[in-house]
Amino acid sequence: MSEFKSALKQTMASHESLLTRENKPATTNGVIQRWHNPVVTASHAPVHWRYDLNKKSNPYFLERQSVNAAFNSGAILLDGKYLLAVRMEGADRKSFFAIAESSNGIDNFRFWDYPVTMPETERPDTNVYDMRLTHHQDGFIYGLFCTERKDDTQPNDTTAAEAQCGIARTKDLVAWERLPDLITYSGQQRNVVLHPEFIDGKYGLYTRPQDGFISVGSGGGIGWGLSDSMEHAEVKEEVIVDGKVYHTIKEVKNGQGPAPIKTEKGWLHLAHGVRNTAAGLRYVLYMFLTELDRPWVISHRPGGHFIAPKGEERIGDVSNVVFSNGWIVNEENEVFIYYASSDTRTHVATSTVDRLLDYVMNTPEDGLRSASSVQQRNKLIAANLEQMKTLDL
Ligand code: M1P
Repeated sequence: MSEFKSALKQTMASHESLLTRENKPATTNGVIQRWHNPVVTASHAPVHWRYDLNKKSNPYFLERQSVNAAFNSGAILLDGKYLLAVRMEGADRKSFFAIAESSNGIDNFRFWDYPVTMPETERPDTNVYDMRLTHHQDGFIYGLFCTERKDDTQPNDTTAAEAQCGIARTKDLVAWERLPDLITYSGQQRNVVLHPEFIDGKYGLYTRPQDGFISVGSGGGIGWGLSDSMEHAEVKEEVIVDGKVYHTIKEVKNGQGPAPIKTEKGWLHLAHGVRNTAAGLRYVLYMFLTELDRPWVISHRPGGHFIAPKGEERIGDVSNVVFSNGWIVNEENEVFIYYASSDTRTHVATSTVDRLLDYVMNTPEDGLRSASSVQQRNKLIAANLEQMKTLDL
């Protein structure tokens, strides 16, 4: 067998065995079940996206266009399939979206043949990433994502960038209609998410006003605003739903994760919070619940992180980061939380709507002082010491 053919066969076989690998439950804390394997990695990218499979033009079987990472995935359940809109990043640092499909949500994710061809506006995007998928009451599936472009007001700074919210809609995740970017009156926007239901006939948007590209500056916090339409989306006024708070997991910045899940008790939200450390920024996930009729008003805010990077999740291109912009609730009220670690790979954690509500409604709020934390813990310990006398273990 020629060298080309044997390399091709080997690459195809190891790719197939990665794609068909069974996932197994890992640790659980009662709230979430972690799973052993990441559900999507750079190595899940199809072989035909990376190699030229023609022996004549690629006699050495070189990987011509490698993929660096597969992370920060939007998610949706469509026609019984668990679909991820994965942020793929090539070796050239450009991100693009690609749909990976699984029938059970925890393993066997396989990319569709082509990545998403996202139409552009008259102001081309330099980079697009972190799509939030919302199946809106109006019938469309919207993909809201960050569009990044060079900041032309600082022509001599090659790192100066501007982040805004790009908007596209689809019915099938194949054909996308690009709409004009969201207009807000904050300097920059990232982590913008469309609420799934109309609010008084208007579209509700979770925003994240920020002053600079990386730093949120004086702005920040998860914002909320209304737009009359999505064809020309404009939020004239933003209110802060959940702000940054000193000495918490969201001291530096935070951002809404996926679109919230509607429950009998209110809207369940997943978000990320960022704090600074001597080793750089640390991103964790946290949750909160908002009122059913006023999804911008928080009714319950469990203190601390919900998911923090663990083990190998701690390491990657941007270490010590977990980030989520996609989750799925199925007909059995099981919840599949897709979170990425360290800007490198995508994992799943599973739970149920009931467990998440229990977590959100019965976890004490951050008391903002060590003394309150001790008080909260003492209360639990005292009750448990009594309880343990009655337990027949
Ligand atoms: O590198 C960590 C994350 O940083 C940004 O998130 P935020 O705007 O909240 O700081 C995004 O670039 C995100 O994609 C990335 O995972």
